[in-house]
Amino acid sequence: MIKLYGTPPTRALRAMWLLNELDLAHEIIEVDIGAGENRTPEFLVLNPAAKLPVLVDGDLAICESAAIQLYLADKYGDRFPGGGLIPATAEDRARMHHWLFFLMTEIEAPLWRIALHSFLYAEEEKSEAEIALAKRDGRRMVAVLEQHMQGRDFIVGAQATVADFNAAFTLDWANEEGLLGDAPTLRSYLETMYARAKAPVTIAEAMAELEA
Ligand SMILES: N[C@@H](CCC(=O)N[C@@H](CS)C(=O)NCC(=O)O)C(=O)O
Repeated sequence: MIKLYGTPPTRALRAMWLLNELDLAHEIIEVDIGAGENRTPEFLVLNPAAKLPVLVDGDLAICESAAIQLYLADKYGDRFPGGGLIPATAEDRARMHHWLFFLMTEIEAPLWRIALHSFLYAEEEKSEAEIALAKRDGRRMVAVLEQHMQGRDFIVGAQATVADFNAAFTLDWANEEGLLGDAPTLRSYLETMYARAKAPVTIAEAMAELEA
């Protein structure tokens, strides 16, 4: 059975969303970062970067949440009702990759800077100025996606592709950081994506469960 190392609210949610949409049986394995379980010799064999998520399918251990999403769509995409998780033409695949890379490098990168300087770095390493810059950069890139989504239901073409299941998680994160204030189209896209029957929990819901 497929194993997913990582639980909500981590980026494991990106993989979980695809596993749900594809109706794939899987086991979720909790890795306690706080307790250093991502740095054990056993875990470092799976991911030398000591990061979650990791997906194990047979002999394959695959890291990087976007790569996991692409792998699941590539291998099991025919289980998706109507197909098309990976577009049929090279041109549309290029468009999907454009937005996937954009989400991971232009929108997630500032979100990660905010997280590092808000609660992950040691006290003396944290910088309010860095947080302000990352928020500014993030908002600028959110505006680019907001513009792209005018008149569209999905990021590429007329049906959901891997880019949408990456975007929804990434935008949920951006929303948590207050970056969607000037992006009404993205807020309504986010709502539609999380209204899907197979959507995973939101980051806020996962945080609330952890706190309970
Ligand atoms: N680019 C990686 C980032 C993975 C990542 O940073 N995951 C966090 C949890 S969401 C983690 O494992 N952090 C542990 C650490 O950095 O020590 C991906 O998208 O999978």
